[in-house]
Amino acid sequence: MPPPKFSYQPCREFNVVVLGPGGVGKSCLTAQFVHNEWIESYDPTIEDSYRTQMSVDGRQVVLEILDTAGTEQFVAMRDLYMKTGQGFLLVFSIASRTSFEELEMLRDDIIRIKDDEDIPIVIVGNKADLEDQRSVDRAKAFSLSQRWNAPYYEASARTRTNVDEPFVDLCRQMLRRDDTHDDLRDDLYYPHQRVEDPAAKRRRRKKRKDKCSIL
Ligand SMILES: Nc1nc2c(ncn2[C@@H]2O[C@H](COP(=O)(O)OP(=O)(O)OP(=O)(O)O)[C@@H](O)[C@H]2O)c(=O)[nH]1
Ligand SMILES: [Mg+2]
Repeated sequence: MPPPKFSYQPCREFNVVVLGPGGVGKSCLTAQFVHNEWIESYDPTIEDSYRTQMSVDGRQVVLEILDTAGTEQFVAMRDLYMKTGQGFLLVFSIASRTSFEELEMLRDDIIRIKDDEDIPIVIVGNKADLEDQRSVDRAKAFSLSQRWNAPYYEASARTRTNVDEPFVDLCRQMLRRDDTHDDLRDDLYYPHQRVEDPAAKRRRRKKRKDKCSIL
């Protein structure tokens, strides 16, 4: 029997941006995801960043997460971080219809600034524990999710429900995209070597791994 094939999986590093209107729970979701902690008080964010490492489908991923400001007076930096983001969590509150409606404009901005229709996005309807105050139907959110071809999760930072899942889903999207782009780049740089020398591809991936610091 031939020996099992060794498949080399380099560590990847991604910039994730958490976006959404003020007070929907972006900071609480991020704090639960990164530190497993619940924040009851509301302290509007200017800009916070977190670095965390996780394993997704057996692959090591380092995430640089930018928790952004939802309130208008702090949105001046938006263009800049949209440019550097590789994946976006778009968060609204299921208890606020206007917060849901504001996502459309945010997505338009992302697509315009990235000049890319297929940029990885996950939609999060937070505060799912406030079911009695729900003002965004699940069906409405799902239809947006289908229209954008972006997954939708209902989450609660308070009860720590569906907090990790949106981040993991986003990682999967970014990894898939990265792999596809890798193959395209390999085809471009090594058109004649692609069949005869798969080691060339591994060497390039190894090179990139060296740049990725494990926390
Ligand atoms: N019931 C409930 N309250 C939540 C939840 N997530 C956040 N909150 C509360 O909502 C308020 C705002 O949460 P933040 O995480 O600070 O909101 P934000 O989106 O970061 O707001 P900005 O930084 O101003 O953009 C806080 O008082 C939180 O305790 C949730 O899942 N359920
Ligand atoms: Mg915040």
